[in-house]
Amino acid sequence: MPSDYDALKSKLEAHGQAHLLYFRDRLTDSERNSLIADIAEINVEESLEHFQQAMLAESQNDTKPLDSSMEPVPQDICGSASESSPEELESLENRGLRLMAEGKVATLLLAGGQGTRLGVVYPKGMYDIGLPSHKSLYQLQAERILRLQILAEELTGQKATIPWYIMTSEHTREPTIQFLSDRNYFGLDPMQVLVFEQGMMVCFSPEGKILLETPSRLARAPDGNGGLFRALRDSGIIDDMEKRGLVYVHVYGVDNVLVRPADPIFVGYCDEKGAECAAKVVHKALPREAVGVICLVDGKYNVVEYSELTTEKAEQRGPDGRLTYCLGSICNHIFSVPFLKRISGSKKDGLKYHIARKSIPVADPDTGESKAPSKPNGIKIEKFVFDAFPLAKTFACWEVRREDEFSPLKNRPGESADTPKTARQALLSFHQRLIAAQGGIIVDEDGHPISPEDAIVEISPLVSYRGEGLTPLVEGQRLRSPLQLNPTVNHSKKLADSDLFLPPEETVH
Ligand code: UD2
Repeated sequence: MPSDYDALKSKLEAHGQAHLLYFRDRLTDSERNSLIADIAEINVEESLEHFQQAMLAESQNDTKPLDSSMEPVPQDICGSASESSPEELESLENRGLRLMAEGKVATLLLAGGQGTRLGVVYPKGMYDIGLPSHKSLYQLQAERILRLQILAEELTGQKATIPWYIMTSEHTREPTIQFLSDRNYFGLDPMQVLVFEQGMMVCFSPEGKILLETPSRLARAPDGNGGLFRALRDSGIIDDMEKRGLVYVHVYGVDNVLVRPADPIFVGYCDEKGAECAAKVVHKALPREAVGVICLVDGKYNVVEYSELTTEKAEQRGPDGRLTYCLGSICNHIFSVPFLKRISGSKKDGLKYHIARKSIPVADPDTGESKAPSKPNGIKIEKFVFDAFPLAKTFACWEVRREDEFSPLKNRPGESADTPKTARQALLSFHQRLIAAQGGIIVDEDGHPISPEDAIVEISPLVSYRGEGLTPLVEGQRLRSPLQLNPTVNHSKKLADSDLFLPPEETVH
């Protein structure tokens, strides 16, 4: 018996983890070596410490809920798109676009999640929600970045490059790289697309035993989107950001079909406020909506995640009947590069782990076969990206209209909310409203105006980012649904129906 093995066994026994060697006698030599290597890769003591701290924090929250330390944020740190005049929005937008032309703005996609609720085995960004164009979420985002670069150049005369950092995990890295490179990065310069990988964390039983996914491999999951800070350091991305002279990084979740990567209005607002951190928010639709709420906790800016918000706080209302905690965080944040540098600079970023009870595939003790039970059997511990907010010296909030900017794809087709269908409808409806606002009339095959709900209108992000530039194209025009507005048309003249009509490849319901 190798002494390495004996040392490992006693170490595991000392930490109550000897079960990790349960299948040992049934393994081939190479499987045994790979198990030993897998265990050697983790710091057992530290992992258990994180688990225990996360469990303790959860039980303390049960006895002394966060409630007693929560307060709404002061009004003066909150700006609002709907309460700003068109001139104010334009001025913020120009400020953001100028920063882009100066090479000071990047956008960073959080794409390390496993997308279990959607039930696909590939990264969520590759999902086709059934738009007439069949563009994936990744493509929509890449084209929005391309469009912004054009807008920044049009405003300043300077060529703009907006780096697109993509944080992936063990599961999403390879397919994401393959997907983007097979499609030529959707027109972006490959040098501006930087894919990096976040860390993984072992999974536990409720009793704190590390789980085995197979007889020779530990069960692991990505360490949460708050793993960003460690990944920035470990991958050297933070150095790349500094080298490029970036000042702001817009960080966002992969699944919001209406997301505006590097939104210049939001960047401009953050810059105007001199904020190190900023959060884009929407008014919560329902008290129990699955979004975090922006608030103060013990006097510091914070987000209380939906899974940790008590019903009492979720439903609390002020004298005007509005939810007291109404600012829903939509996983859409800006961080200044000095702030990212500060948080990712030290080995311990100071972010706590949170508990998520999940169904985790584990090795069956009799057969060794890996099976995921239908109910949660284990615990993943993860960091949340917004847990960095309390560490910011300055913070700002920018509120936007939900119907214009937030429709996440979370669940499988057929579920009641946040499905491919709701995401598709949200995008088509947003585009229909943009056309209507610029005086375009959507008509059916016989030329009769049709109701907004029946209109199928998709505007390529390469034509317009948020409605700009549409007036000369659509004002006073009768435009036939289904309509795809693509950049191949001549923008210098008004469009005829025939320019705009492109039949969808399949019926969109
Ligand atoms: C997230 C927010 C929630 C709300 C909601 C809106 C967090 C912790 N929660 O909840 O407050 O804004 O979105 O839709 O941000 N991800 C990684 N690595 C991981 C885990 C997740 O990159 O280890 C990414 C994931 O790919 C996605 C984003 O982080 O782009 C949010 O993850 P999620 O969809 O699991 O979060 P959700 O819906 O619980």
